Amino acid sequence: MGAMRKLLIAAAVAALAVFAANTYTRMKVMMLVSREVTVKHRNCQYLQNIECGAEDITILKDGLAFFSSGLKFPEVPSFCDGPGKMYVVDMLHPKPTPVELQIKGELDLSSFNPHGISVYTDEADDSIYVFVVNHPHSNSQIEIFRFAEEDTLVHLKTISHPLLPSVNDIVAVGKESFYASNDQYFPSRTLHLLTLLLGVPMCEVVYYSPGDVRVVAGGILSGNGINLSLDKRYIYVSDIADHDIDVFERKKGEQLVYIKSVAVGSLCDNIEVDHRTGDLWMGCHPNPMKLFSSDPKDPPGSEIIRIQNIHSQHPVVTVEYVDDGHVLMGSTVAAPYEGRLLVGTIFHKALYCDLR
Ligand SMILES: [Ca+2]
Ligand SMILES: [Ca+2]
Repeated sequence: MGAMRKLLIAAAVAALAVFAANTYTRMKVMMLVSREVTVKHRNCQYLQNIECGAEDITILKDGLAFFSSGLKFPEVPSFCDGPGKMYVVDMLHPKPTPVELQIKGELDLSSFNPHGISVYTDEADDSIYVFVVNHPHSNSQIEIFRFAEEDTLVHLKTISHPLLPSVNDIVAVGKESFYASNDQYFPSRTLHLLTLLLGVPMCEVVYYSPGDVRVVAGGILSGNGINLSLDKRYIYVSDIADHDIDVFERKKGEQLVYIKSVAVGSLCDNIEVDHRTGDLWMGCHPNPMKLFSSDPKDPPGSEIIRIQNIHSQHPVVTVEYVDDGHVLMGSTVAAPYEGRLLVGTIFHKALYCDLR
């Protein structure tokens, strides 16, 4: 072998080693593998009836809380075999107990796999519309329901679209319109992992209404929770892999303009907004690698983070709750209501906390 050829091979091997080492370091940073979790508990107890997770929770101003439960997510274990369910609970009740919602209409319940949710109240007649991201047979679609009586969801329609390839969460802005955040740009899991490894932010936020579907924001590594500010002027998106919350301003014609990102130091999942203060509350994953193994001896932890004054020059980011996974595994959402808090998880239980 010529000296030149040997040199070229050696250079290629060295370049590959540097690339592998960089990728490994990037992955370790992204997954917070060296982070130690210090437990910080609050006055919380388990909610009854929730044993298969509550990936997303949202609470209306009048105290009615909706849950999605039983998500099957790629590579993450599930403790329940059956299809997913929806629940409702009244936060005004002294001992809130979630009740399963009956689903009526044309939806295939045997493959129901509910993920992110959002609720829209039509002020014209006070009707309540429940939007649910659904992944039947690993697909990505949005179901719109009307909440009827005390415990029934009437299925109205299913929405799927090429710009909605891997929706994680949505925020409804009308009876049939919403913003959606995709957690993958490519439908392929392998290609998605490659974008994470290379640090290429390709995920998009999409606006949907009948007859008008378009990308309104991009440059996101992996989009997760999405929600609206109290005045409805701003959209918040959690870029879970980038450890921050992106703030966008809604402009005429439902265009989004990027304003800023607020670092949270954790992998934050869904976002809920306190209906009195406008504070953002997030369920986050402090050590997400443990989600994939879910070893009962070394379980994935839970973390709740709050952001106050997000639109000021100095947003205040505080850690409100931390568990090492022995109480609560894999928190995804923290929904505040009048000094109390509901906390949901991907596949574990849910908590009711009194912060007063
Ligand atoms: Ca949501
Ligand atoms: Ca989520």
